[in-house]
Amino acid sequence: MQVGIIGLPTAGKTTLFNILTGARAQTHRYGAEKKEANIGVARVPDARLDWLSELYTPRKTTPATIDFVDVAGLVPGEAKGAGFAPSLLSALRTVDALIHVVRAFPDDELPHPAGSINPQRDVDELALELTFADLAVVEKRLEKLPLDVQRKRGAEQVEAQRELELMGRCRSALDAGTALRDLELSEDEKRVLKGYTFLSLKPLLVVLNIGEDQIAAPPQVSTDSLALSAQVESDIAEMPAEERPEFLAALGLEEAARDRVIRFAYDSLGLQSFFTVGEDEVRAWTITRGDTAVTAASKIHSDIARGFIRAEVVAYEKMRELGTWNAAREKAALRLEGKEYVMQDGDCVNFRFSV
Ligand SMILES: Nc1nc2c(ncn2[C@@H]2O[C@H](COP(=O)(O)OP(=O)(O)O)[C@@H](O)[C@H]2O)c(=O)[nH]1
Ligand SMILES: [Mg+2]
Repeated sequence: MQVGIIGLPTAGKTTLFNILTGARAQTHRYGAEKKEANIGVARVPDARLDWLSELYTPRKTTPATIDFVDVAGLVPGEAKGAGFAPSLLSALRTVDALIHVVRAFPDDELPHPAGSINPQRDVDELALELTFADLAVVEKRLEKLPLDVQRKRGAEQVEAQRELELMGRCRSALDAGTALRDLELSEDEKRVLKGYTFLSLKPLLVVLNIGEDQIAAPPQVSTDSLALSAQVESDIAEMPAEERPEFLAALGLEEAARDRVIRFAYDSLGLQSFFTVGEDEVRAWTITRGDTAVTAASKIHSDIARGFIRAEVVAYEKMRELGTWNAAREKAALRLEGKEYVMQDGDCVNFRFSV
């Protein structure tokens, strides 16, 4: 799972990236942003994993992780559709989701690239850039597809015809400034679009980077957003762990930005975790909501999916209630599930398989 962090220079992207991953990538105050991307890994905080780890005291505890990529290169105020440098575009194509960091904090000594602080404007402009980038791809495809429809026969022709219609719908939406993620699409259509790595199809989270004075009443934007002060949170992250809660509480915050952003990303992406437990390792694995037991098994190893016999499942709450795996078995809280079982968030699983 890879999430790209984008936004204008000085928005606080690298500061946020450092908070999320614990890296110390260089932020910048003067001069241009460096062009290379920063790449780092964030552990997904999960109190359930902590509890399971205390129960088993395994040799190793492995949390779920999300990769974050802090991509520089967004050029503000250029001709429409030219806002993305080609290197940025190609970096963005491969990520699963986007976080748009929008600057809301004032700082007279640090000019905003557009000359003023206006979060809604920045939100709208980036959304528009994403649709422009996708429109270019759709139009190129629309030049070729009619020819395919003419030349192909049978099932291939039907397929080309369908794609032509779908691309037409995409063009109308994008022309009107609508992101592709807002289209109603069938599963089949989603599969077709997936191959194009459209940017406006990716889940997009807006993070408003606010100043310390704005924490009590953050500015509002029209999209779903999460407000945080990257600078303040970065200072708190530097403190000894035992002092952090007090400072967070003084700011009226329950948990650090790191945890809030990661949880927000996890939820918006429709992700959830299942656990494998044992004395060797207690581990959280990431799956998508709706994934079946055999898909979950494949995350661990393709052999387990191939030789799948059944899944022994204990819901996390049952583990909590009954205390151990064996107690769960005795109290009939352990379920035997087949390949098509739809995994529930927090399932503790032991896969039976043979290869
Ligand atoms: N006052 C204030 N300054 C910030 C905040 N977040 C970042 N900065 C500063 O803004 C500058 C640019 O930050 P950086 O993370 O490099 O932004 P990027 O260009 O989007 O990667 C740095 O000097 C940061 O210290 C914030 O929440 N408040
Ligand atoms: Mg940066």
